[in-house]
Amino acid sequence: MGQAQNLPQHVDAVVIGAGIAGLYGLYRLREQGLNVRCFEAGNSVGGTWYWNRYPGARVDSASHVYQYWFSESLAKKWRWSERFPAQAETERYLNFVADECDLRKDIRFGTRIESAHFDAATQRWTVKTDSGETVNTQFILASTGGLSAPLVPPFPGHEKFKGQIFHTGRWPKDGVDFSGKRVGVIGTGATGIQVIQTIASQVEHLTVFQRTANWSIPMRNPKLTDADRKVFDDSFHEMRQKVQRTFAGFEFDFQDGTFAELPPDKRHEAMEALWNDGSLAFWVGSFIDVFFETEVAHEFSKFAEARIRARIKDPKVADLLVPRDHEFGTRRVPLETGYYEAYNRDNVALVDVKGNKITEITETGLKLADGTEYPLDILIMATGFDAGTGSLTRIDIRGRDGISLKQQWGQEIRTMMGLQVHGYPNLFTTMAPFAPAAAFCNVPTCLQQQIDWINECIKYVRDKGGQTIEATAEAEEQWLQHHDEVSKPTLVANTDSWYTCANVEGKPRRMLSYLGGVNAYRETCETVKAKGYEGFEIA
Ligand code: NA7
Repeated sequence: MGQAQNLPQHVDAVVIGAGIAGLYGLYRLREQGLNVRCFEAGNSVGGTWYWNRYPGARVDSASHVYQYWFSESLAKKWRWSERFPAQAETERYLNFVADECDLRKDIRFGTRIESAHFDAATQRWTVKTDSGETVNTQFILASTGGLSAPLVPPFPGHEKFKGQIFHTGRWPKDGVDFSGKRVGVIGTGATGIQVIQTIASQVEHLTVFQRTANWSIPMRNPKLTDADRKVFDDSFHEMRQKVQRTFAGFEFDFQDGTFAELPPDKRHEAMEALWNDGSLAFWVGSFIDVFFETEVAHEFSKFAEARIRARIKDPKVADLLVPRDHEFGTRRVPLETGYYEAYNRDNVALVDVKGNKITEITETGLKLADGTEYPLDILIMATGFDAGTGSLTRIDIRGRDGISLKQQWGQEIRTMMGLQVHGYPNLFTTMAPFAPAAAFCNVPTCLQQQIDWINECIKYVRDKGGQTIEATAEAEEQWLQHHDEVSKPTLVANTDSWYTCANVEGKPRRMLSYLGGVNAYRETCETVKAKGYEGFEIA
């Protein structure tokens, strides 16, 4: 596999990350004539789909909207096999795009960016890699991923464990052999659910350590036929437009009207139809008031609860698997396949660690507060990510006057529409806080919209003969106020989850994803552009 060999010391743009956004950013910036270098910590392209190769990893967006839209011929050359493809297929797709567009020659793999410092005298950035190389660049596109800095709870005893510990976000390429093994999984978020339902039949014994139960929707995942693919091919242009104009960047949008105004006999029918679609339509394609009204969310909870209970043999286990502390849709709702049935197996045990916390990893397993020990050979941490900020704060980023992004965000997380941060000229970000993010956006939709905007913005600056562009403090403040106003009345923003930064101790709280909708966000971006990048200062 080819990759960038020579590292010029002076470039126009550095792209950090070769995931969905980084690849597209590299493609676009190169197309407009910039000298670009992309750096990727992994040994190949894929980002999320490179690192998260854990058993069961799969996309929760339909394949015909989880794709690039810049080339119809490219899209038609790729044939998805399923409605919701597994990690391996998605990774293959991103490799296919990298090859078709000859992107690898400008990517340095196996190289992590350690620091990026802005020099006010030259108005340029100095970027350093973990292999000691230095590159000087005018622009940085940090496409480092919204969910790519893994979180491992600081349980004492980690180093004592004689078995193997894996975080799902750093899964070994060669896979893990579970046969004859006693396996423990910590975490029952979107990732934990996919792992558990997949490995339950492969392990000798599985113990699931659950702190919070999550709502989930049964996935309907048919194999795609040539006829399906022809429909997608024929609707390429229509769908490219559509996904940019829905609330969450999917092929579906909210239903007309509110749930509350539906007559009671129509409510069940409406929920049933959405549920049977087997997609996130039951959530971000349902009714807008599910996100605002506890009573409405509660009706959705009751509907889902009945369906969960019907699938679990032991009512005590069902009691644990039905969320008690939050209503449906107030945290990320994953899709599942046979998740609840996994708990009907004799070799699977569910342990509630909400009250009786995990206190220690021992030589032979896990210990809880009441002293109970669970012997394990393999421990899987499906414990999530430092979302939105973690992938940026682990790089030593210093803007004007040496200000550190890590320090700044340690006090308060601020961005201008998730595209820039005041104080960091020419540094652009994708999937950063306060833009639409995971599952409140079908991620490729938002990433491509952001990259297109950034690409045109850079072109504008260069055409004007500008050296730098930087979000003003006032515009950033206005955006934050707007973001807070939009989030405040929602149930999501008032529930603990990674969306609200509650999963990282000490992290300043703020709803990470912009909840005004993908369509509204795109329109605001368009307006900013039409007004000559209003809210940004070009110098
Ligand atoms: P999540 O959704 O953040 O889930 C992490 C899980 O790990 C969650 O169930 C946590 O429980 C659990 N956790 C974390 N720390 C602990 C400790 N100390 N003890 C017990 N349990 C713990 O991460 P995912 O990887 O599943 O998903 C992240 C996103 O990636 C997902 O939404 C997709 O969009 C892709 P908690 O809920 O905090 O009680």
